[in-house]
Formats: sequence, C-alpha cells, structure tokens
Amino acid sequence: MLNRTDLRGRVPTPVELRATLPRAEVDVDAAVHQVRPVVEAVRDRGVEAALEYTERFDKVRPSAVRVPAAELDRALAELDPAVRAAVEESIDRARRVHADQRRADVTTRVADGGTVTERWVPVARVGLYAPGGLAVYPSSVVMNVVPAQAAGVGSLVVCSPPQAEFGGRPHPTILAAAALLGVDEVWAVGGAQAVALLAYGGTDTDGSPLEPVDMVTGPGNIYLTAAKRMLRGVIGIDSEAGPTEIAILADDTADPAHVAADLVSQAEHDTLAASVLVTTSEALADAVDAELQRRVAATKHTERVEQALRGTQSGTVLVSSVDDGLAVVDAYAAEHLEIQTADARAVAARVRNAGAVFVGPYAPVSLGDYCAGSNHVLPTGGFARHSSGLSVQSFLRGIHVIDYSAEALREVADKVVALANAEDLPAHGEAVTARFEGDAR
Ligand code: HSO
Ligand code: ZN
Repeated sequence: MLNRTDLRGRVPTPVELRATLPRAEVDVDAAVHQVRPVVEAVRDRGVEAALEYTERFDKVRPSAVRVPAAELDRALAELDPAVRAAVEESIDRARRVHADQRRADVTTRVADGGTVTERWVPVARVGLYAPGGLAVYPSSVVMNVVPAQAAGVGSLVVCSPPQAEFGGRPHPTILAAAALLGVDEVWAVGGAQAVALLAYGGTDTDGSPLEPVDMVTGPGNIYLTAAKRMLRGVIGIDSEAGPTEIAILADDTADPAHVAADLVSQAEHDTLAASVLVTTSEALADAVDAELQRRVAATKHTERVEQALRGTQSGTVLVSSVDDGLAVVDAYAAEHLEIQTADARAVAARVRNAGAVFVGPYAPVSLGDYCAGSNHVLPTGGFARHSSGLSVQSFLRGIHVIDYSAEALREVADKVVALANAEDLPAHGEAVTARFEGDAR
C-alpha cells in the first residue's frame, strides 16, 4: 500500500535523502496575491469590510464581530460532559508542562558594576486563530492558548469563522473551549479578513473597539496562511503550518498493528498528510502493509486516508540499521517522529531533527495531539531542521537590560572608541568620552 524505497546497503547523500520523501507543494505566494485586496479593504474600512467578505466567503453576516459572553457560557453549558472532561484533562496536563517551561531572567556580571540581564517579557496582546469548516479542533485552541497564558500574555482573543448553521457564531465547541480556558474575548471572523482585523483592529457594529493584537498564531487554510505571510511585520506570526506528518522509525520489535494505526491516524487529517515508515525489517514493512489494507477499509475517512497513504509524500523506506534509519529521519525532519525500536529511549535521545519525538510502544502521536501535555503545534515541511513548535517561548521577548556604573563604563571606554573609529562612526565614541570630559585623568 505504501510506496517503497530500498536504501539497504547504500549510503545516500543528504540531497538524495531529502529527495526520497518529497513534501507536498503548497503555493502560498499565489494566494498572497488573492488575499491582498481583502487585507487592504479591512485595513482601510475595518469591520464593515470584514463583514462584507464574511458574507461572501462564509455565507453569513454576524450581528457583531465580538461574541457576547452569554454565548460562551451557553456553549459551555451545552458541551457534552465527556468532551468537557477530556478538554479539561488536556488543558490541565498542557498547563503543567508549559508552566515548567517558562525561562527565568538571567543576569550576567560582565565587569565590576556592569551587568546585562535578559528579561523575558510576554507579548501584550495575542490573537489565536481556530479554523471552522471541516477542521473544528478544540484541541488546537488549547494548544495555542495554554502557552500564551503560561507566558503571561495579558490579553487574548480567539478568532474563528462564523457558521451559518450556528446563527453566525463560531462553532460551539470552539466557544466552549475558549470558555474553559478562561478566554472571554472571541471574534466571529475567519480567513484573511480575520488576520487583517486582528492586525489593524476596528470598531464593532455596536461601536465598541476591537483592539489590534501584536501577534497572531494558529492554523488555517492557505488564504489564512497567505494573510499571515503578508502581514508579518505588522504582527508577529507563528511558523506556517503545512500538511501534517508522521514518521515512524521501527525495527522488528515493533507491533505492525500499532505502526499501521498510527500511520492511519495522521493520514486522517488531510489527503496531503504524510505517513512515513522507516524500518530495518522487511517483514515488518510487509506486515504493516497488510494491516493498512485492513484498517484503511474499516476506518471512517477511508478515501482521505487512502489518498494520503498512496501519495508520493508517504512511503516506506528500508534501511540496513537503526543508525541509517536515524540518518533518514534526521534528513526528513518530521513534524512527529515515533521511535518503535528496541531500546527506544536511547535511540530517541540521538534524534536531531523532529518537531516532537514519541518514545516506545505507548506514546502514539494522537496522545500528543490531545492529552500528553506537550504542544501539538509543531514545525512541518522540514522546518524541524531549524524551528521548534509553539511554546511558552513563542510568546516571550528576551529584552537585554544594560546597567553599567561610571567606573564600569570608564574601564571599557577606549575599546568603544577604538571600534567606533574603526567603523568611521566617531560620534559613537564621543558619546562615551563626553561623560568623562571634566575628569582629571
Ligand atoms: N496532528 C495535528 C493536530 C491535531 N490532531 C488536532 C488532532 N487534532 C497536527 O499536529
Ligand atoms: Zn492529529
């Protein structure tokens, strides 16, 4: 069922390794062209323009952008109790993990009387986007809001497109998740118009202000991504989310039923999702293929899963050793990487490139999607080679605070002057010497 590449007995070059598992191509720049008029209209005409585009794209016109507090309470009251308990568990575990990851301020004494402190300061106001339509993921609301709150972001707005079937409000599960997280500001606006309204702010239909944000995070379709790319600079953004990916490094100790189930689980997201098996065992690869046949036929989203698994972005790679397998998964830099080998913990410790690593037989990716406590907003498309997933750190800025006494400045003054002169910027040096001009030296 999966395309198969046999790398056994060969030492592929890094370029060859990357070509082995090509990513699905998504042309965001083309979409930037399309969203430009939307973004400019919202910048110039605010809510009026946002509502016009909402009517055109979402086929509904909400009476106001901001969702009344009573609607959030109602959505929470009507949420299925089992789902509520699950969201609460997810929030609780994520909060525990993220709270521990807040960095402490660090002061370095550079000289007597001279210190530099790195002070971590949260972004003041953040917009968190939750898609509507096919992908209504309360779990993603949790994964975006929790690190922002743990960072100390004081002001949060959740933004999600209005749904005609819910009277022009965002999906009730999104509203309920926001309420459980203690977010009281939710805007019913989606797509490029949402990013623009978040970036520029506006005045709601009842005359109340919709304050602009400093940063926007959260997944969305290509138009949302294009608007984020276009507005980066006006606002901060998280890294662009491409189709989801799972890679599994497995040897003959892995259970083919587990491996197949996990490959199917992420293929369920998207026809462009990538499911990749890297294994030392041809017998395992055969057994996984047989399992996939059975599971794909039986699963709810058969067509989507089948398309994802048969796509060129998915496949099995046979390797001679776990070491070679590590080279393959490092070159690929998967969003999610499972290690299902003997001594999985030791193998996992050697991984260099992955958004998140799942160790051994009882850490499936779907645990991380919902309830591990880890974040599920992770780098895709090979970005794991240079970027991390969403974290507390994403919402903090490290401000260097420079504090020098007269003596500490005097001690280094001639070095500043020398560098200033070397760069032909003598006024830089004079700004230091001016402080000591009256001194008897
Ligand atoms: N696996 C997705 C996240 C998700 N899964 C949301 C289920 N709901 C990308 O990491
Ligand atoms: Zn998932």
